[in-house]
This record gives sequence, structure tokens and C-alpha cells, in this order.
Amino acid sequence: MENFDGKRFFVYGNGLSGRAAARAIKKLGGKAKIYTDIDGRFTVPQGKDYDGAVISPGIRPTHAVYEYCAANGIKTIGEAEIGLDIAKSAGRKTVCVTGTNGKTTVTRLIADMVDGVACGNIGYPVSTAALDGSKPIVCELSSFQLHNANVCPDVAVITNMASDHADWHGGVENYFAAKCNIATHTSGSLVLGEDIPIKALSTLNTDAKIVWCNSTGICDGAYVLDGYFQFEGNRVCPVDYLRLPGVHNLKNALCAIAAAKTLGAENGAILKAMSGAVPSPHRNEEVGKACGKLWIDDSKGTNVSASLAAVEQTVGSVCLILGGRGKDTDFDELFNALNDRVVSIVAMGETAQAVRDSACKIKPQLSVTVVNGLADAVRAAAAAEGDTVLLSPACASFDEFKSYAERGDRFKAEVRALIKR
Ligand code: UMA
Repeated sequence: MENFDGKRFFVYGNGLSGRAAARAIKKLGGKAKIYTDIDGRFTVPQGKDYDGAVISPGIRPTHAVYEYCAANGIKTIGEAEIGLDIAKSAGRKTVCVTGTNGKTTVTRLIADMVDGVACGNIGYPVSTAALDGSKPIVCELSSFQLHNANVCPDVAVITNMASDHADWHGGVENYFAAKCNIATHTSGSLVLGEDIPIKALSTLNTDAKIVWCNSTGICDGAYVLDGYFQFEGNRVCPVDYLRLPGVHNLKNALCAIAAAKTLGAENGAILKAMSGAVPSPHRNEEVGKACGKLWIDDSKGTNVSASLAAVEQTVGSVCLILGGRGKDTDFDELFNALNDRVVSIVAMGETAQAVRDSACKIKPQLSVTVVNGLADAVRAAAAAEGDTVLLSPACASFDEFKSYAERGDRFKAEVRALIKR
């Protein structure tokens, strides 16, 4: 574990993870001063004799703070890394979960199965969870948290991989490499979900034991057979016990079972977690019926693969609301794979024109309406073709909102206003 005693660190970023890192360093006997951009500009830390720096996950690899650390020989460390070190040195089990989609669902399922604490990218910093409790740590880690972190959990999990955050990482290859970094330093186990293209694993370099998942046949790990979730030749529980809908959730459950069984969880605890699971908010959440249509909030669908999965969950004809802040998003990939039940598109936000151009090129039969923001999108969707209106934008929300949650809440409020009319 990093020795912070008497050491001087600076922390860059005054958000959740920055404040948590500063607190942890101080608790471990070190000194930490927090800096953040002022008026969008890098604030040069005072003094030069730093032993290290903690850079918040939201700060891009191209930010001047990284250049500053490299030029001054200051090593960087992630907040999650500090938290995992604290937990491990207290003898607690650690699980790290990453992937393009399903991270939060899998993290919460594993935490329930092993009676652990869910933390990390879900909004509860790992170092806070490590300092404040004694249960096993089950943390969700984003590619932002993994791109410069040396984590070595007992069990690492990659749920699936598809294109996302290419703009942030400077290319999708770097995004995949960040995800693979979850297992670089672990000699424990690595659970691999079934939807991971080989090319995404090209930088995987690990001594971990691979635990496989398969929803359609036997494998060396977790799989579905004869209506049961099974692990390494033994029945765990009937598939029917899983309360979360859809094939993607079946695959999420397999990843969770593989991790929990690797840590020695009892079948009873797994069964309880599966039957008590509730869908995350803004993830295929039914809002209600208005204007003769069913409205579904999937604001959490912020990349192409998540939005395609959300469409597969729907029934009947669909009006799909797309667009927002792009992440070098490939809309051609989306339209090439889009289910023909989608009959109309409402394109909103910064990427509205790109959505329209791609739709017209690949699926010219679709009716496409371009609008400015979410309120206009709801009005346009009410008048568009489709039995179901699905908000699953395949884009980040930051062009109009602070988070996908705020976007989803606003969508629900607009729909509820329509219901009342
Ligand atoms: N800042 C700068 N310069 C920049 C960017 C940020 O100075 O260029 C400063 C801001 O002024 C602010 C601080 O950095 O003071 C914010 O830091 P942050 O953006 O890293 O946010 P935190 O509040 O520390 O929250 C982070 C994660 N945020 C991001 O990765 C963007 C949270 O994930 C996470 O829950 C939290 O740590 C605890 O681990 C959020 C997220 O959006 C939910 N994650 C992305 C996602 O899920 O898609 C990856």
C-alpha cells in the first residue's frame, strides 16, 4: 500500500472523488491540498516538492495537469486505487466492475450477493467506502477511473465492451485499453462477460484466472442450462428468479454470479439478490401512457450499444428520441443495426444534424424530426408515429443537462404533464 505518512500530495478536482481522496490521504498521515481549474484554466499547484498527485476521473488525459506532473516527475494515483489499497490492507475482499453497459446493475447485484458495499462510479467514492466500513468492497470503475490506475482486486469483472467515450480517450482503442487495465495488476480472477469483441481485448495483459460467462451453453464459469443459472457444473438457482427483464440483464446476472461464486457466496444469498433486484432508474423505466403511447425513460442509454439494447426491450412500433452531446458517436453503426420496429426518430441536441444525416443515408424510410432540446423532443414524439416513445439518446446529456439523471427526470416531468392534460 502507498505510504502517505508525512508525504505531500496535491489533488486536482474538487468534486466527490477529489474531496474523498484528500480526506483519505490526511487520515493516512499525509498532506493534501486541493486544486481545480479556475475560469476553465489550469491552476498551477504551489510549491514543487510533491510526492504525488491524485487527478479526478473527469479530467481528460490531455489536460495540462498531466503535462505538469510529467514535467515535474510527479507520479499520479487514482482515488479508487487509494480506496482499494485501504480495503485490502484491512483484509477486506475487493471486486472491481467495469464494462460499457451493465456496470451499475452488476455492481449492485454482486454487492447484494456477497453482503458487500457498492461504491465507485455510482457516486460513492471507493476511499470513503473503504474508510467508513468493514464489508467487502464492490466498486464500479469507469474507463476514466481506470486509464491511469493500478488496481489489483481479488475479482475483476468486464461486463461487455462496445464503442464509447472515444472522444475523451483519444480513440476507441484507448478506451478498450483503459477497461482492460482493470486486470493488469491482479493475480486473482477476471470475469469476462460474453459480449466482448476480441479486438477489445488486444491489450489485455493479466495473470488472473479467467472465469467465462455464457447465456447459451456450457462454459468454464457461469452459464445457463436447463432453466438454471449454473456455475462450474453446479446449479445455482432457477433463471426465473431474476427480477430484471431482458437478455442483457440475464448476461449481467451471469457476470454477477461468476464474481460472487468466485468469492464463495452461498446459493441462498445469490437467489435473494436476484429476486430482490430492481431496475436502475432511467434504465428502460416505464413512465406511463399519454397521447395513446407508452413512454419509456432510458436516459442512461448514452452509447450506441445501450440504445440498441433498449430498443430490443420494447414491443410494437417505436419512436426513438436520439441525440445530445456526442462522444465521437458512430450513428451509422446504430442505424445499420436498428430494429425495423423503429418507425420514427426525433433528433435533439448538439448531434441532431448528425443523427438526421445518418438516418437519411442508412434508413431513408424513417421519418426524422429535428428539434432543439428535450421539451421540444417530447412534443414532437407525441405527434410522431409509434406505439412506444423511447428516450434512449445514445449520447451524453451535457449539452443540456448536468447528468443523464437530470435529463431523465426532466423527460418524466414533461411526460407526466402530458398525462395530466
Ligand atoms: N475539473 C477541473 N477540470 C476539468 C474537469 C473537472 O478542474 O477539466 C474539476 C471540477 O471543477 C470539479 C471536479 O474536477 O471540481 C469534478 O471532478 P470529476 O468530474 O472527476 O467529478 P467527481 O465529482 O469527482 O465525480 C467522479 C466521477 N465523475 C466523472 O467521472 C466525470 C463520478 O462519476 C463518480 O461517481 C465519482 O467520481 C465518485 O467515484 C459520474 C460520471 O458521470 C457519475 N461518470 C461517467 C459515466 O458514468 O459515464 C464516467
